[in-house]
Formats: sequence, C-alpha cells, structure tokens
Amino acid sequence: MLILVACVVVPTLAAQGRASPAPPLGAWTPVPELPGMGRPVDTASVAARRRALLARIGRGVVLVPAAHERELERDYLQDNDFRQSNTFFYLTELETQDAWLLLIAGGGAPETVLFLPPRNPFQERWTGLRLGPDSTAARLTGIARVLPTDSLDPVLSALLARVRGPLYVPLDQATRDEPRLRDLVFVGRDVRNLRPVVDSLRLVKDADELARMRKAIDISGLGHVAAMQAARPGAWEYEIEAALEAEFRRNGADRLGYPSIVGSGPNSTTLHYDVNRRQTRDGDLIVVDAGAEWGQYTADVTRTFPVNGKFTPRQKAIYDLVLATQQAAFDSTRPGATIAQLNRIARDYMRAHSGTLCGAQTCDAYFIHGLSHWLGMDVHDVGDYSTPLKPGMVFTIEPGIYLAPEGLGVRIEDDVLVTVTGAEWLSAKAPKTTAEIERLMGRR
Ligand SMILES: [Mn+2]
Repeated sequence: MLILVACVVVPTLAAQGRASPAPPLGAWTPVPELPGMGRPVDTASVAARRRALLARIGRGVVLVPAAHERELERDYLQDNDFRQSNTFFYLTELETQDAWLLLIAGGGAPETVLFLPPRNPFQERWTGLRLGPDSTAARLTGIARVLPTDSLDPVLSALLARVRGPLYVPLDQATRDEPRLRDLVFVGRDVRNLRPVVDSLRLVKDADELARMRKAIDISGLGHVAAMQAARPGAWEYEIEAALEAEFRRNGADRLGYPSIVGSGPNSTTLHYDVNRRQTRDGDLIVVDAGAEWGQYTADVTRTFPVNGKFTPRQKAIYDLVLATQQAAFDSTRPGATIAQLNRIARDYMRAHSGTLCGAQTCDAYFIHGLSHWLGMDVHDVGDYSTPLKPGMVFTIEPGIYLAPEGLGVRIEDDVLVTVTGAEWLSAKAPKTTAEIERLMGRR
C-alpha cells in the first residue's frame, strides 16, 4: 500500500471544505450506462491501448481473463464482491466478470474478440443485469466481435493453428488458478507472460486514466480535510478513520485503495499501522495515510497533523524539514530523471538541513523507507523502477521522519504527474503547510 518497504533502487515490485460538485471527468466517449454494468467505457482509449499492445508484440495471440466474483463463504469481503483484474480492465474498462479478451496480432489486420457469459434471467434476479454476448455489448465496449464464452475453446484452437507467434497470457497471482490458462501452458505452444508488456504500457497514463486518477485524488483530498476536521484530543483513531472514509464514499469512491492508516502518537512511527484503535491524546501528532479508489484507479495521500490543531515548535521543525525535503525532490522531477536520483536528492537534502533536530544523527537516518513508488490501478503500481521519467507517469513523493522514542512520526505524501516541462502536484487540494493545516483545524 503506502510505502515500498525498501529503497526504490531495488528492482520492481518484488520489492476544502464541504463536498463540492464532482470534478469534471474529462472527455468521456458518450456511451450510455446500463444498470449493473459499470461505468461507461472510453472506447477510443481502450482501443488505443490494445493497438499499442499489439504493436509491441508484433505477432502472436493474447488471451486475458476477467476476474471472477468473490464468495462470501470463502473470502472476507470488505466492501463488494467483485473487482476487475487490472490487466483486463486496462484493455477493456469493463467491470464484467467471467469474460475473456482475445487479441490477434500479425498476419493481416489485428483482431479483437470479447467473450461474455450468456445472460441468465433467472440468475439476474440475484445479480442484477449483466452484459451478455449481443449487440448491446458490442456497442458499449466498442468491440465489434462479441461471442459467448462457450465458443472460446474452438475459436482459440482454430486461431492457434492458423496464427504464428507466441501466445501471451497474464501469468500472475490472479490467474494462477485459472484452469484454462494452466492447461494452455502445457500444450507445447510458446506461451509467454503478458504482464511485463502490459505493465510497461501502464507506466504512462493516457488522458482517460489521468481523469480517473484526478478524481480519485480529489476525493482523497476531501477525505483528508474531513479527517483533520474530525480530530480533537480524546478522539479515537477509528473515529477519524470513519470521518475520512465517509467523505470518500460521500464523494463517490468505489472503495479504498488500501487499508487506511490512522496512527496517533506512538503509532505515528509505525509505517503500516492500520489497527486504528488508540485514543488520541492532547499533544499527539497523527499520521493519516489513505487513498480512495475511483474507476479502478487509486490515490495515495498522507497528511500529518496535531490532534489539537496546533503544532508544537518541535513538531513544526520536524514537519517543515520533511516538507522541504519533499519539495526538493519535486523540484528535480522532470522527464529523464529517475526515481533513484530523486531518492538521493531527497536524502541529501534532509541530511544537509538536519542541524541538531534528530540528535547525534542526521534526520535521514530516521527516513527509513523509499521516497517514491508508481501509482495507478495498483497503489504500488506496476512498472520497472529504473525507467527514466516520461510525461504521463504518476508516482508518489513521500519522505518521512520517525522518532520512535519520542512517539513522533511525520510523513507527507503527494501524488505527482510528470509533465513535459517538469511535474504537477495532483494532490495539492489537501492542506499541507503547517499554516494551512492550523487554519483549517482552527475553524472546527
Ligand atoms: Mn505511498
């Protein structure tokens, strides 16, 4: 969720007031929305992503399964029983379950086929309307060829006999138990993992993705404002969490991007504290690290503030060092820079400006996690961390100082878009300077 455990030089992921009207979503392709079928698909954007994928592959067949419904009896459902697989969503923007996407590259015009389960009126009494393999689906998805799922096997067999090149399927945690994919791996065909190809495409966000991210991030900013307004000495961490998440939902968030971290006093120094059961005390700082998900994309924002609304001089000194460190990294963000370089710049800045704030050591000794991670459909989004920054990439900048013996932790995290000339703060609507925070909390 919020913080990559290690420094980002380690390879990829192994390692404002009241609710205002919803911000504009950018230019949606005007496709009508049907109940139970998710949000409208930006058909032009998904078609462009599929073309980019096929251009990258050159020749071959791509097969991508949708996710399946989770089961109340088997899983611990938090908010709802279905979330689409990110790979499938990226290429279709469909929230439909049990579907398959088939792409053919090379040897003629590229082809796209969507397979959907047949509609079942009896089942729909429980589930609501579902998209079926018909002309409605073709119109809503922008994919002309929509077939029932039971024709997938014959169509695929015929294709594999006709089309040369590898078969690309996503081989990951989500598809590990997908019987059809498991069987394909053993047919003797050159089967390759689709994930690295799609993951590298996902690094640069298109206009539709950015519109979704801006919405998720704006909602998250409102939630952080609500958390600040709900804080007072004696409030329980979960009360503040409730105010935060209520604001997310009130503004249309689909779910949380990750479990909200609301850590006061000593808990502010535990990086992934998400128990949120302590009663706050006068004089505590509180770290709130929380992001809403909207339209499959998540925000990741952290604010640190005093529960009583007023920073002590020491809290302010530590806070301002973290804030200036974050600004130093932001000021160096531009196309061509790398995450590793920004990490080094931030640490150097913190070290050089520590003075005696952190005792015998410089404060960077207490900045114990990485500065940044990619952000998108996954809170720690996919992609290679050695990739130089390009316009359209989105990542977090999140320095912190954690002084456990004092029970004093500060983390400030914002979401940043790389632009042609530099960078843009996406999460600037959540108050950030000590003056802004004290002003907002003074109005409670
Ligand atoms: Mn983060």
